[in-house]
Amino acid sequence: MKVAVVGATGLVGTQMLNVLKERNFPITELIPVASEKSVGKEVEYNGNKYKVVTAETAIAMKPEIAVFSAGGGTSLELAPLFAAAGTTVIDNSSAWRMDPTKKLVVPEVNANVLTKEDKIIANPNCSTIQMVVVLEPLHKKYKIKRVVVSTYQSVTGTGKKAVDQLFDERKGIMNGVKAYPYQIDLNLLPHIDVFQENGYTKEEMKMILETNKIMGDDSIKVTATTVRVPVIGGHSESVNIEFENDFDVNEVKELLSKAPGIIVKDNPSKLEYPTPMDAHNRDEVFVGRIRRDESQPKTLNLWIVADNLRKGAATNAVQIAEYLVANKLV
Ligand code: A2P
Ligand code: 11C
Repeated sequence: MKVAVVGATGLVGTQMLNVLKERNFPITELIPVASEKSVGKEVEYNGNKYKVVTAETAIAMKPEIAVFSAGGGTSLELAPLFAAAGTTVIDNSSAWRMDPTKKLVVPEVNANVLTKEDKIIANPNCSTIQMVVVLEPLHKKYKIKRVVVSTYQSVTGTGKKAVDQLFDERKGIMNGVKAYPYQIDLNLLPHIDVFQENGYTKEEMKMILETNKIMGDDSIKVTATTVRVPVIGGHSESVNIEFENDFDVNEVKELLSKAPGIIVKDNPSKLEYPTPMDAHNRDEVFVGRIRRDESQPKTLNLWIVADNLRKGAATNAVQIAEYLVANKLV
């Protein structure tokens, strides 16, 4: 496979290169793409150095697959140009996710919707991905009525500038780069992405709308509060789930531990529960603190953690590419 990585110099692009290598994706030619200012720079893949090229050069090389993580505007402009050249684009931005003509895919949940005709495939938002991986097996067994989620999201979700802000502030540099309107070190911000007219942020609306689309079920009610915390390793979520049917907590643990892509780490007597540091650089979604919500029937509380740059972005995109290859859809 000839594979282009668009946004290869960014945080997610770098993880895409790592994940493609680690999972031995069948690459015959790698084409790293970034903005004009990075042309000629080198990125490393599998111990070799590759020169960054422009999108125009990459399109002319007609890759079979392009994984994109270069921002929504870039995707809107460039993905159709790659698609017109015959490339299947897997796009990590929010640009195409809610377009009814585009598929929004988490392989553990709905890879079966993909066909050969899908030339631009959307990769969901990181906090949505890790949640639906856990919701899907529970929904199949107990039917979910409503989900209430609060997130604790790593600064890496914002990009390199935010990581710089956190470390600058930690060193006492308060007037350095600013990715957020307020200090993030020793603080948290109940604000991710832009505020909408309904008082929710765009990140919160992504968790609501994308969950319904991926799970193919608009009857699942979701409400979300998304919070940025001074953390590096991954995103965490406190999730309250109300079901149609009752459950047994031990059965829930058993079900989740057998579900694809999930590791259950839940042993309060040994103080075992997932933290962002556990999830860092891992491809799986970690679940713990699984317990009954004793305030109302048929309701469960749990805690979900995953590396937002991995399963929340690069790994999910590469898994989509693997599915396309395995099913001869590309
Ligand atoms: P560059 O490094 O040249 O700016 P991040 O999300 O970590 O900020 O990374 C964004 C990625 O998207 C970078 O690799 C960036 O390249 C790339 N990018 C931004 N604009 C374009 C563009 N117009 N064409 C291709 N890549 C782009
Ligand atoms: C964050 N979830 O943590 C965001 C990053 O729609 O792909 C990813 C934004 C997106 O800030």
